Amino acid sequence: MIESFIALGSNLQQPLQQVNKALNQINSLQQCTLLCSSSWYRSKAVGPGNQPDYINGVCKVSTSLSALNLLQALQHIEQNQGRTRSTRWEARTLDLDILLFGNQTISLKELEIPHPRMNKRNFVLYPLHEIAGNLKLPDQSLLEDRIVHCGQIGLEKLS
Ligand code: ROI
Repeated sequence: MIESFIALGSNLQQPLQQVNKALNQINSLQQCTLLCSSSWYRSKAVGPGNQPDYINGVCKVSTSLSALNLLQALQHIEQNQGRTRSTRWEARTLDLDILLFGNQTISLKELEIPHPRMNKRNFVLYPLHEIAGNLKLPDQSLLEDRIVHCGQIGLEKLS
């Protein structure tokens, strides 16, 4: 079994309901057990253009799936919740990204682990830190050190 962290995000069609539903779907995947999840955070959209705020959070699972099969299962959940993929920065009903997969480093065209942009995104690092404060990344850096470089601007933890 491998422990993996997954980021969840939504900014369309009742985002809080979308991410809660996605968490339930992840929990009911075969070969995948939901271990814990962070609070939800409201975050200002990062990227070009004007978009509604996002709801973001992170969960931790234990899985016997391969990273690619986990990715496939997550894409299936995204599609079930009406995710379309046309342009890169567009608003979305659901985004599920594998952040970490055990201690593995993966560089495939369809999957890069650790997630290549996680270190720049407070809406990923803060919820991740909430559930895995002592986490060491595959390059041996500490999440705690990463988080100090990334302010809390635009991020609000929901109760
Ligand atoms: N901005 C925020 N705040 N949260 C996201 O999950 C998110 N996802 C994206 C882009 C468009 C980069 N911006 C985001 O894919």
